Amino acid sequence: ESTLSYRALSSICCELTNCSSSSVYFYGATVTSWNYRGKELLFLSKKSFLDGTKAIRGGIPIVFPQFAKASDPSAETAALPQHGIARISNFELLEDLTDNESVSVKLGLGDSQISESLRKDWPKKFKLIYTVTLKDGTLKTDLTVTNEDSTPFDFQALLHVYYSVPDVSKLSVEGLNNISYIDKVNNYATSIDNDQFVKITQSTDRIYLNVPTEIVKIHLSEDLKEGFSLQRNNLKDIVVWNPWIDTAKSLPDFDDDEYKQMVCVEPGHVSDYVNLKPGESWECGQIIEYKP
Ligand code: TA6
Repeated sequence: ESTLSYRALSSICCELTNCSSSSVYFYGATVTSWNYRGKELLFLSKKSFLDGTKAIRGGIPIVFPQFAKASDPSAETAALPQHGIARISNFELLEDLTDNESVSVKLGLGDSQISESLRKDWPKKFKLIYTVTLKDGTLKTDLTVTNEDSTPFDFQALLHVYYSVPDVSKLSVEGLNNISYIDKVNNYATSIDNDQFVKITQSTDRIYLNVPTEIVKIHLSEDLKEGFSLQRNNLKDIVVWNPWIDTAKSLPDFDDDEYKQMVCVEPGHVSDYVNLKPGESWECGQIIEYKP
């Protein structure tokens, strides 16, 4: 099967993790599956391209060095396509870090591995190292950005997690109350609300700014039992996205009804740019814990 050649890790599955498994593609270093004892926890569209011709629609694409399209035409990353370079470039396997406690892989991407046209759009020397670690009930992903250029550069980074959700109408996100957000579906207006739980009842595309909450919770059911706890390292913003009916229909790689089965809760540094000096590195990451 041709898609297998894009896979760094097809089903890491072992006794250590009580048969939790995960799949990571070389393409975008995209984690496409997190299977917890037979239950898939990440959403992957059945219409997603998996052949390296378009960013994977689901799992955990990496957004770097630009989130969305740059709004400022003078930004260094302004010429790049939506969400940047990482999710549409082939990473390489650097190391298998599996030990007695977890299964883990380290993948890398440098400027010499990206297409010529992307390099023209963002002519910077950089290195990304992405480490995916699976333990029973916990998925951890860590990203390190290094500036290998002779001058500083600006970037944004985000982990675009697509959660699989049994019924989006029962979902709630806890920990985002009283935090300002940019509402992309309302002309980028800045809003704030004090409801303890964010519910998804329509097209939702929000950038929560400088979120201080230590643990953000994604509850999958109204009794608040099943769900995820999200812990972030050095990712100050959180994007919450669900395309709802109309946008779903407009996406060629997303089935019309699939918006009912997913939500994106995406930790990132996207409300401004990180400025990284030559030779320096910047680290970020997330730990997602699943509670059955
Ligand atoms: O992270 C949210 C977002 O930027 C939305 O605005 C929406 O467009 C989504 O990402 C998907 O973007 P994509 O380029 O993958 O279609």
